[in-house]
Amino acid sequence: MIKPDGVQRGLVGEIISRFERRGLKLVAIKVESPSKEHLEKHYSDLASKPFFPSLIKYMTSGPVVAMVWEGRGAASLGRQLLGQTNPTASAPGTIRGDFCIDMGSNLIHGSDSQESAQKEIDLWFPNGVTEYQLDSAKWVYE
Ligand code: RTP
Repeated sequence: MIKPDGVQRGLVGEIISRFERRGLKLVAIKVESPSKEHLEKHYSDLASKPFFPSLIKYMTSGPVVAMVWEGRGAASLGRQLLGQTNPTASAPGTIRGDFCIDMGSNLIHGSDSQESAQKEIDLWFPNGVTEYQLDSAKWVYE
């Protein structure tokens, strides 16, 4: 998910491009201004953290772009593309390492496992994703 700062800074195309170029397949995408309740559900595992209220405020400060990317090892690959939670610890070449500085404005969220990805897909795309054949796959995978 591209967070509100990513949308406002005009980085949607740049971020999508990095996922596409890596060989992942886009199977769902939407621009949305999610409610506080929706985001509290999305980040429910962080509800007890001291930064939770500021996280929810940040995440409701503007529209986000929710996406589902498919591919072999997509969750861990996606996290590699993102970099570390703290952008100052993120390597150059990662999205956070190239484009941001603060943890509270770190541009993008990525599911941290296949299981959490499935939960998040159910929350953000209750009608499911689009299944299709990506012809370039035969050039991406052995
Ligand atoms: P995300 O869920 O957004 O992909 O980030 P993440 O897994 O890398 O990090 P997580 O621990 O799940 O935290 C979610 C988001 O909360 C903000 N955060 N602030 N001030 C703090 O100590 C702090 N820690 C986390 C970040 O925006 C982080 O991405």
